Order: sequence, then structure tokens, then C-alpha cells
Amino acid sequence: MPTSRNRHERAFLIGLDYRPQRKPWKHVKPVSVPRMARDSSVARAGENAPSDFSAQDSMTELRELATSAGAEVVGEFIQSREKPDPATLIGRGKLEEIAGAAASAHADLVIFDHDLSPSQQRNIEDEVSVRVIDRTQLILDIFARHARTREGQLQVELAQLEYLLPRLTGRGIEMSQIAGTAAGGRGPIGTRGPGETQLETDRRKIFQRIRDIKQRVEKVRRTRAQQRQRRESAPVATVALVGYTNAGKSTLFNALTRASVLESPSLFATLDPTIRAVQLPSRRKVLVSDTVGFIRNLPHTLVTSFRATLEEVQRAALLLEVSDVTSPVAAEQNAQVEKVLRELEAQDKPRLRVMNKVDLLPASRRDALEDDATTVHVSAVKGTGISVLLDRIDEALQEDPLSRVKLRVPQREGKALAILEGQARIFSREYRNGFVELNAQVPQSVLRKVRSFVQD
Ligand SMILES: Nc1nc2c(ncn2[C@@H]2O[C@H](COP(=O)(O)OP(=O)(O)O)[C@@H](O)[C@H]2O)c(=O)[nH]1
Ligand SMILES: [Mg+2]
Repeated sequence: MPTSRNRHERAFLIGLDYRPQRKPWKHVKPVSVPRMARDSSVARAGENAPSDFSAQDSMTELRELATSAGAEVVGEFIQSREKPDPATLIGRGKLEEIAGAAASAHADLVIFDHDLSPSQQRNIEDEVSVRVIDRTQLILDIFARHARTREGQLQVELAQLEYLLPRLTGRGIEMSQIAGTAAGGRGPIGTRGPGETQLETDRRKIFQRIRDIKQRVEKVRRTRAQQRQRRESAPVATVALVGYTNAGKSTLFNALTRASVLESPSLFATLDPTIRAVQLPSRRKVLVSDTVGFIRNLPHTLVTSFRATLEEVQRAALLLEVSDVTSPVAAEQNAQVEKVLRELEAQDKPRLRVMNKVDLLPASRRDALEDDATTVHVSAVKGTGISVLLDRIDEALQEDPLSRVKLRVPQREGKALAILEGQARIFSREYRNGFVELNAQVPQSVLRKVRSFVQD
């Protein structure tokens, strides 16, 4: 069913809360914490996972994910049960209730904060008469929207196809719904994908498409490995952005690369839009790498593919751990990020904590925030704190260390002077008897080229 492009789809959210009857105190409804009321900025990384991520917390996250997928949330409902109903997950009675509520809210789709088996999805859809998607489909959709690399787009399409395959049997899913739209497509939520071929309701064709995509992914990956080899031939450190989905990594990536325009020498002219060269205040260059895939219960169809793209994290000299200061579930999100970093064996890398979205805090809270050597508060959207962050990155990078030196360069040494002007931070320059005397901070890699001009 085509949806208007200008209208947000109206989504009705369903959460589930399984509670064993044994522990009656668990029935106490968690007090809902108003957004921003909790000081998440003091939550530290590396702390153990908080034990109970409540159904409410999970719902808060689902709401954010749905919004991020372009939906307007028009209603929500948390069903408490002892255990899931095999046929409908939440029970026939509840379903009728939800069908009524969804209809009166004019919902276009119902999103379950839970994975649905193909038959549960069918049964529920029959009852509520609007489209029903689950958390996995929602995440696939968000990733499809945000996939910026060819590889990422292919991988999301692959995951979508693998997800749909078991759901094809016995019922003609409108295959035109999926993967037929262009990257960042505009189909209904849960059905968008970066694909390029109109698919038909034919398993054989889907299998063929899956094989085809796998081959392309392999090809893209080889190209990427070649590019990386070229990059690694130069002594340039990588700074990787990590952090929970929606923390603002990609927005920060753009803010950082905008803040320090660097005309890309061919070495950095990479096809991969998630890696960009950035020049730090010291004039050292770094590669900044954006990542995806940090989310609780990453759909299993996406795990392998996205872990593969996290290779940049493993190679990084420095991690920027981005958090959303307004997130009421920051501790759980940090724990998830920590878990992924441990899996990547990247947990001990040098890190800076970037607390993002400070523009959303009330002014009084914002004024009370203080940066320190390892924590920087920023608004990626407004651009506040970005220059401080660039300074901190400079200080934190141990690779290609900086030295403060005095140089005396003959004026005719145009090449050496150009190198210094372009790649060092110059504090003073004086012209004397055909020489230029410079007071500068010079990265080691640059110092090598101008060593003969260094004084004492
Ligand atoms: N108000 C505000 N919103 C932000 C900021 N940074 C990112 N966002 C929003 O948060 C959402 C997620 O951002 P995105 O960069 O895609 O997050 P990612 O999943 O970590 O890459 C988007 O809607 C952004 O516009 C910020 O500093 N302030
Ligand atoms: Mg992103």
C-alpha cells in the first residue's frame, strides 16, 4: 500500500513484559522517568550492565527507533504476561483490544517490541488489519535508511531478504514492497531497502538475489581492503566513532569533517563515505571513521555483516565514544557498547567520551557541565564543543607525536617552508637575513622532512 511521502506513518507500539507470578513486588510499575530528568552524563563507561532494562525502558527505546524511522507514534501499550502466547504472542483477547485502539488512533502500522515468528505475524495481522512489523524489521529499516556505503546497503538488503524468506510461505507477501526502493527509500517502514531490483514472489529468485548480493559484497570488501592498504602505507591514525544507535555518531562525523575542511589528497579520496580525512589543530591529519551496528539485540541477520564493518574500530588509534546526554537508558546503552567493544577486543584502546545533544538540556543543566581531559560535551547539530573536541583528539593521539621546535629555514627553501606552513602549527615567524625563523609545533612525521633546519 503506497503511503504519502510527506506524511509520517502513524505507528502504534506494543511492548511486552514477562513477569513470573512468583515475585509480586515485581508488579510495581516502574516510575516513569521524565526525559532528561536523570543525569545520564555521569554514567560512566565500563560499568557493569544494569541488571534490569525494564519493559518501560525498552518501550522508550522503541519509541525513539520508530521516530528515527520516520514514524509518528500515535499510541502504545505494554502487555504483561507470564509467558508469550505461541500463536499471537500477547493473546487473542488483548489483540482485539489493540485492534480497536489502533483503529481509533488511525494507526497505519503496529510495531512490536519483540521478535515475531512468521505465523505470529500472520495471525496478528489478520486480527488488527493493519501492517504489523517487529523490532528486527524496524531496525533493518533504520539501517537501510542510514546505510551510506554500497556494502552497507547490500548487507541490509541481504538481511531483509533472509528475514523475509521464511515469511513467504503460504502467503504472498508483496515483494514489491521490499528492496524495490532506492537507498534511503521511501516505502513504508519495515519495507524499505536499498535494493535495485524489483523482486517477485518467487523463492528461487530470492535465493538467486541473495547469492548475487553475497558476491557483490565480496567484491566491495576486496576493494575496501585495497583502499585500506593504500591508506595504511601512510602514517595516519584512525579515530573511530562508536556509540549506541541514535547517539548522533553520523551527525558528529559530519560536524567534525565540516569543521576542518581538508582538501582530500588522492590517498584519502576514498570511495567509502564513512571514512574521511580531518586535519587537527596541530595540522596532523587523521582519518575519522563512522560506524553502525551498536544496538541491543542486533538482529542476528545483521550481526556478522556489521561486525565485519567494525574492522575500522579494531584498527583505530583512538575511540570517540558518543552518548546521548538525554537518554534515560544511557547506562544500558553504554553497557551494550562496551559489550561490542569487548567482542572486538577494542575495550582497552584510548578513548574520549563525547556527551552529545547538550542543546536539548535546559540551560541550567547545560551551564553546569564541565569538560575534562577525557570527556567533552558537544552538540553535533549546533556545532558547539566541536573545536574543543578537535583539541582533545589532538592531545589524546599518541601516534605521530608533536614536538615544539625552533627552525631556521633559508627563504629559498620553498619546499620545506611549504611543508611547515601546511603541516605544522606555527606560533611565530620572523624574516631575518634571508632566513625564516619559526617557532612551531611539528608532528614527528613532518619533522623528519625538515630536520636539518631545526635549531639546537
Ligand atoms: N538535538 C540534537 N539532536 C541530535 C544531535 N546529534 C544528533 N541528533 C539527532 O539524533 C538522531 C540520530 O543521529 P545520528 O547521527 O543518525 O545517530 P547515529 O545512529 O549514532 O549515527 C538524528 O535525528 C539526529 O538529528 C544533537 O547534537 N542535538
Ligand atoms: Mg549513524
